[in-house]
Amino acid sequence: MSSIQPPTNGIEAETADSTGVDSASDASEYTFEDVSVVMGTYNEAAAIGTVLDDIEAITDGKAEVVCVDGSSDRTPEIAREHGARVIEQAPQGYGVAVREAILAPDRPVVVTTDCDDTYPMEQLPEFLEAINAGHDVVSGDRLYHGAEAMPAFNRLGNHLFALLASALMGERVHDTTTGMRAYRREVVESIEWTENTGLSAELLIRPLMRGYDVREHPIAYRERAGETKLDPIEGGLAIAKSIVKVSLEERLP
Ligand SMILES: Nc1nc2c(ncn2[C@@H]2O[C@H](COP(=O)(O)OP(=O)(O)O)[C@@H](O)[C@H]2O)c(=O)[nH]1
Ligand SMILES: [Mg+2]
Repeated sequence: MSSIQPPTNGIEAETADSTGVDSASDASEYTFEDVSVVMGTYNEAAAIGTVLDDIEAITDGKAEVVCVDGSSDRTPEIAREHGARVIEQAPQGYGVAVREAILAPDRPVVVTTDCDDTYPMEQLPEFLEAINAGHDVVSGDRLYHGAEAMPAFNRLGNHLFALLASALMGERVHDTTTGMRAYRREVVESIEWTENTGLSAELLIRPLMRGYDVREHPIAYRERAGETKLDPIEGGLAIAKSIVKVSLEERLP
């Protein structure tokens, strides 16, 4: 179990208001004013407006949004028009962008997503509720509901990554490469992150193997708006390598 404690006195999920955890009936719980939603953005003009509108609507404009952007299209302008904080960074891959994005905010809860309209921002309240229930990491599990919108090759790959990681860790996980997770900020700050394409798997494996309270949470997954930035073969090999490397590193004394 983690040494990290809930905000004050360990409020359980059942006490949360099911109509919206940001109603702040109990000041000891995190609300969306304590949440930063962060993402790497690379030529996502087709999706970013919808993604940021969804976050604004679901969180009543209370969550901060941070985009680490390497785009050559209108993505950063659209992000700024929506009130997001934009950090410019030359494109160097998924993990380089997301590492900067998770370390930039100073709010106590950090939520990652992709900027491609695949992830259900309407489930953000469930993620916050799970953090308020005491979990350190809440990981969106796309495969639980079947992930029909995912290309079949990627779906097979993701099942195999989960089996590989589970075998190496000795603990069953179901979706190691999901882009949607919530973290207590202490978790992301207390670990040194080394992976690029494999960062998403690393962000699940290292906390889990260090004894943090990590929970997978089923999520819906939609078809992507715009083009993927990840080559399935090259990216898949990089992810498999990261899973093996990170799991073995965490096993070493
Ligand atoms: N800033 C930045 N963002 C990136 C880079 N590569 C990918 N991204 C973003 O990271 C997220 C995940 O990439 P995506 O193409 O959705 O990967 P997929 O979900 O595996 O298809 C998206 O929001 C991309 O725009 C990069 O080199 N720089
Ligand atoms: Mg994506």
